Amino acid sequence: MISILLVPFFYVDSLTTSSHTIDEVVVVSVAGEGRKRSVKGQVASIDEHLSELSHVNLVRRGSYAWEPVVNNMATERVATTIDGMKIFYACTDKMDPVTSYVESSNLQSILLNSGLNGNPQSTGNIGGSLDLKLRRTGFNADPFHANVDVGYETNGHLQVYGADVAVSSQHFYTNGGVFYRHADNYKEGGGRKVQFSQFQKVNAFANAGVKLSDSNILEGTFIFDRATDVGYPALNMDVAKAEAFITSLSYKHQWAESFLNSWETKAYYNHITHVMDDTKRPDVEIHMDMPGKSWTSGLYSLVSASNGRHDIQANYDLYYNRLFADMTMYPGGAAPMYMVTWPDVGTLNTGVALNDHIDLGGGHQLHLSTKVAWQTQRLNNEEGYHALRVFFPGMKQNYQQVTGRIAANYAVRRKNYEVNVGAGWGSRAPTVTEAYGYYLNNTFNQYDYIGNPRLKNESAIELNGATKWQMLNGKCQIGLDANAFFFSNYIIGQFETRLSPMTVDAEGVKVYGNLDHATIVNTSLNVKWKMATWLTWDTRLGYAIGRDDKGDPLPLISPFSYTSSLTFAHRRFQGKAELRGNSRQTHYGKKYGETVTSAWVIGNISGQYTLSIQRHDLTLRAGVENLADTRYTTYSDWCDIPQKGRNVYVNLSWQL
Ligand SMILES: [Cu+2]
Repeated sequence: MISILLVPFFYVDSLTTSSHTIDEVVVVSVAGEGRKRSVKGQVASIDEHLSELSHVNLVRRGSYAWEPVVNNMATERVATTIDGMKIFYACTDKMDPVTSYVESSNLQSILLNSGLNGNPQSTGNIGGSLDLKLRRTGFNADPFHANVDVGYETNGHLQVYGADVAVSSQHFYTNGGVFYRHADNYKEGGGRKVQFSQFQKVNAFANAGVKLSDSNILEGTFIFDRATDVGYPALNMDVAKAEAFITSLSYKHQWAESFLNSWETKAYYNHITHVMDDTKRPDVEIHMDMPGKSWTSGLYSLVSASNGRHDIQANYDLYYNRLFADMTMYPGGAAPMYMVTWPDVGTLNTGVALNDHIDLGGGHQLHLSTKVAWQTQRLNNEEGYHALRVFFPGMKQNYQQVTGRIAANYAVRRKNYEVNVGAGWGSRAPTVTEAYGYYLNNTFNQYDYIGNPRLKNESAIELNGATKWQMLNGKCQIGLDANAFFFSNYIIGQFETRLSPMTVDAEGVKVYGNLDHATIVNTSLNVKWKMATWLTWDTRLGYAIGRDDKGDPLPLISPFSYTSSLTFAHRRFQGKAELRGNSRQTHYGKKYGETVTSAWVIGNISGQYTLSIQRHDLTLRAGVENLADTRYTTYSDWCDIPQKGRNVYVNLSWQL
């Protein structure tokens, strides 16, 4: 609460100018009134921050690098950008969603655009888009600011250490820091250790900005992230090293009094190295080496303009990404076997986007967004190309796709209520795994997956609506939210009985294909009641449905979920008691290899107290998660790996 007063890390551009186009924000490094924030403060992982967003669920393959799922759609249908920069993961087993390559200390906030109303830089976002906003001190902030974070959690002996500094003046700013996390195997409810759930991560970052003149700004960013010895209890392999290098340089021109506000052009480059490791696993029949590489360079140029009635953003972007992965198997005694699993696919993608937020007057607003993108892909690895060609005779080495989206949203705001309705259409190109992946084993259903270069683009029509009422003089707020996605050519793995699997113990082979149609519907109800100045009750219920073209349940769709919490605030103390749970997953994707997940409920408590020592704030946070030490797994725990048992955490944050 107190840190609201300390706003050195408030980068004006990121939250104020375009907040009406954003559906949800989770603030990572500054507390904001009415905005969501993790109870663990900055020591919380990115995954814990993401879990605060109501449209987001997380697929867990271990205790590190969870995969964000937006509106019950995973990575393939979600666009994730870092400050507008494209970045692609390098693991064929999805061990490294791009959110795993940043740290809480790098970020100001995480912005979520639900559904097809994506941010200007996102492409292929049917489910939604996440933009990770980097934390920049900005000009004219505190001349000097430093921050130290220390955290400890009993379950898995998680240790977190972080420090960052910032310097700011009228014409120059720079901020940077380092963050370190280390965890041993955690214990599930009941006390049993979950083997191979350890991890270690180091992150360093630096940002700088120079004002060349009153209206011209040059800004640069650098992030280095390295995770080592990461265990994945839900998979057959662990990670020896996952390393990212992310960098950008941007030039921004601002106009003081004109229809045009700003024009920003950013060039960026990032690369990811991913090395898997099965040498620590017992009973490995055939040892494998499976490295992956991803590198992306690109640019975007964004013009913002406004005249009181219109708020316009026009964006051009271009990126080139290369993905390569291979596998060497060492059957005891025999000669090693080599396979290319991602055939060094080069993707050149370019697009234009236009957003307009129109104030129609009298509390009526209209938001329009559209994007068209063209891409060309080339399979640069001959060996990989020829291997895939055996299954798809006549396949080409080059492919072109055109994708696009258009969405409109109308809102009316009155004193005590608000109504939003929207509609959109959008398409996405198949991912590299879906189009060109080669014998990728999926531990979820024990099938080997082969890509399909003949896939059609997937598209969806989205309809959404939301309403919010205020009662009891604004003390009570009720919100109802629903969206529905009607897919055409929905991409999913389909049985292929004519092929036999490569992986030992695999059930069979699946090849990606298009389903004629599929439907996903998400609904939620939110009640927030300020019962007294010191007491707030917050409840959220969510329900979703996913159906394929035969009317059977799609996999990984959330069952009925609920969260209810009481927050107490008294002077510099803030406390929270929370109940979270899911009902039994009755509609599970049996056809797709999913198994039923039982109902569960857990309780959490947390508290926060801020002390001022010689004008420096010291914030102490502590809490207990899973109070009753319940053993449970959620529907999104890969291969039903159990969640953490009781966990006590303490963390200290010191502002200098
Ligand atoms: Cu991997």
